[in-house]
Amino acid sequence: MKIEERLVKQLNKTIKESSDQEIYDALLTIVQEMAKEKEYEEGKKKIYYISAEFLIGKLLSNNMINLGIYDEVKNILKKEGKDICKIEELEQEPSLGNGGLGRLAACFLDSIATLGYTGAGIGLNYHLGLFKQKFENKLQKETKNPWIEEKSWLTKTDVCYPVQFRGLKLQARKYEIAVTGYDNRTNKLNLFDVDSVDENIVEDGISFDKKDIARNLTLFLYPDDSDEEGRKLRIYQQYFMVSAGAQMILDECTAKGSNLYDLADYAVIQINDTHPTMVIPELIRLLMERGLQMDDAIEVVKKTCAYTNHTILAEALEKWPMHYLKEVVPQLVPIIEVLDDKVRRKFADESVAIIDRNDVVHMAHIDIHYGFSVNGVAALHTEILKNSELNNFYRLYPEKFNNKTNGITFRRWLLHCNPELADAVTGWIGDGYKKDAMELTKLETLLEDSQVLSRLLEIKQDNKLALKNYLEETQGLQINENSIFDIQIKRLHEYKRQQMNALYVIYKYLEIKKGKIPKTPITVIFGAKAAPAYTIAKDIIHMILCLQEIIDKDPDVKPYLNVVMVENYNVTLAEKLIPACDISEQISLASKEASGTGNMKFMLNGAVTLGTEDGANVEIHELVGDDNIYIFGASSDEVIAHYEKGDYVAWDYYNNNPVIHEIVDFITGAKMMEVGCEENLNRLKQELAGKDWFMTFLDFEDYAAKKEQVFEDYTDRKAWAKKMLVNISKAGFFSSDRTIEEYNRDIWKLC
Ligand code: 26Q
Repeated sequence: MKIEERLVKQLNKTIKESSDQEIYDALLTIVQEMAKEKEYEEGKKKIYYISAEFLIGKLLSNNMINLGIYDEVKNILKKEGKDICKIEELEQEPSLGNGGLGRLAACFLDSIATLGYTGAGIGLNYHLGLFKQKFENKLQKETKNPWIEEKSWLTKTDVCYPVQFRGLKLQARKYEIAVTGYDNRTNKLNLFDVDSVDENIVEDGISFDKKDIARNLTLFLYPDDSDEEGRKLRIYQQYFMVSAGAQMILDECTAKGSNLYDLADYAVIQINDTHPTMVIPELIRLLMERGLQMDDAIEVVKKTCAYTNHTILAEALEKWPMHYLKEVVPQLVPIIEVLDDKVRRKFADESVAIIDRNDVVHMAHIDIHYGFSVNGVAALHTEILKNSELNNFYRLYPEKFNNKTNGITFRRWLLHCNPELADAVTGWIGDGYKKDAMELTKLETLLEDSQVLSRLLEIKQDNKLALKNYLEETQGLQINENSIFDIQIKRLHEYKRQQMNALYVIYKYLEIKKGKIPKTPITVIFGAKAAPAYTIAKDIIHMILCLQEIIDKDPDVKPYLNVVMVENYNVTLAEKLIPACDISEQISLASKEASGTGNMKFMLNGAVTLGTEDGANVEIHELVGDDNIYIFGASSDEVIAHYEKGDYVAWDYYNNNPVIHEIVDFITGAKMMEVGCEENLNRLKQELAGKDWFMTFLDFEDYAAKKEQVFEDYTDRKAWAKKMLVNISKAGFFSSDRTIEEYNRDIWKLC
């Protein structure tokens, strides 16, 4: 049946007579049916990507693109006076992730299906997701973010697994979301949930009874871990996910004929950071329950599990006090003790033990000893893991370590979010790049084609105007589409240094006040959520919102400089912001950002990177060359040396550098105090002048100088357009299809 007939049949009336909501509901049903027709399993071995986060974004358009019906549906609707964009807006974004790690998992599921691999995601169905961010009095407030609607992409199944905690047994029910591949098969994202969860126990904001596990288990993603109850709830969530997931894997493999000794021929489990690490002892426990001797079970698990590390920040590496585990999952404790004992018998080095002398369990150590692969997420990151952070392990198991530079799905991050650019590219080089992203290099032949270059600028301008209108309609923000869009969007963390960007805004503000007017007006856009208990991060948001107000009210400055912080930054907003960006801010302190993936999305959409030699920026730099990226700041080696020697003294910069002194003082000056909160601003200034753990002052001057250069270069529109085109043409390497092919080649080995 043709799509149009199918749609009318589903609606049971004409398209014209139907409301946008009715059309959305009908399309959802049709897409789900079409996706189901492409569900099949092939080959013996299956990849299970287990992750506490899957930041999948809205699904309607993405699925229609992958199923090849997007343009047709768009045109049918248009003919009847309906706008696909308005219909898309009705969908709630599932907020099942914090940031990069969760979004990566979503891109990987897309690529696994697109490449035709048999694979599945395993995660949790958080009813209220990650909190929704609101600004009140220029401060972040958290509220719940219910995303599951009457009609949703989530399908309830009758598949349940028992999960035993100390003194509490729950049933894990499997829900499924179809994962469509681009012109290929459909896989599944399995999200486990508990029937007894109760959204009514949430009080104001996001607070709830953290002890009522049966009712709170799958309410929120990573509830506050600033107190002990929050941390224990996290263990409950993690164990619930891995136990249900492991039971599902064993059942599926047994059904396909595995005798469990040969499990590794049927399954490979990719552990997304340490959040799912308990899958290792849990699988051992389940295999023993199903008749294997412990040593055999351990050997089987070792051949089945692989670990990805996403961070070198010590505070983010999970370590659980043994007494928490005893309280929540006592059945894993003897297994973890045996795993530790085997390590200790083999290696004298205390630093590689699983249980340390304070009776704390190091989750990453379990993964490294009892998994067969350890990978970092960008070349520099993997080198740092091998040479410093995990060097003691690298010396024991050099063969386990490998790099898999992250990637992004071009379906969402080009075809869906920037159709105008995608169409233009198709016109220039054909549509082969949609399946083989490396074909984008063909664009290099067009670098001297002035029609192509002006079209590129025109598309950017259209996207800037679209963003301006969107922000005005949805958030009441006003920006000038004829300014440079300088964008930093990512979680708020001190190491990512949003504060350095804000200090630059102060610097520029003061310059303009002194009469130094920029050639082109500048709009600095931020989007970031801060963890609810991360005080300094929230203070940085406060500072930015204060600057936004001060500048907005200052007629001397407003025509030349604007700052806006968008509320509730999420995937949907990213899809609007990225195509409109001129300058991509990737300014983390070198060595701290494992990879970054926003940097790749911006590049693909024709933004030019202003960044440090950190994470995947290093690889972007290598690909585009010095002329098409702005690199500044200390190298990772220099930074690591500063930490080792402890010789970075923020106070000295504050005292000896008059520029830094002036802008840091501005934070607590009269203008800021007029609009802001004294406690927050004082605390932030103290933190910077007295500590500045992520060395913003070290890089500030270099950053400010590079930024001036960027603004200067921007005025030569043709030269700028060439930089844009080079960036797009080199972005093919960062397709998650390439990343997944590498995972498969080196780790998963599916046929
Ligand atoms: C840990 C302990 C307790 C509570 C929470 C956590 C926790 C939660 C989330 C620790 C880490 C995360 C998320 C990390 C993350 O998103 N890392 C990012 O992963 C991306 C994909 O590989 C990289 O591109 C980014 O560089 C990295 O920061």
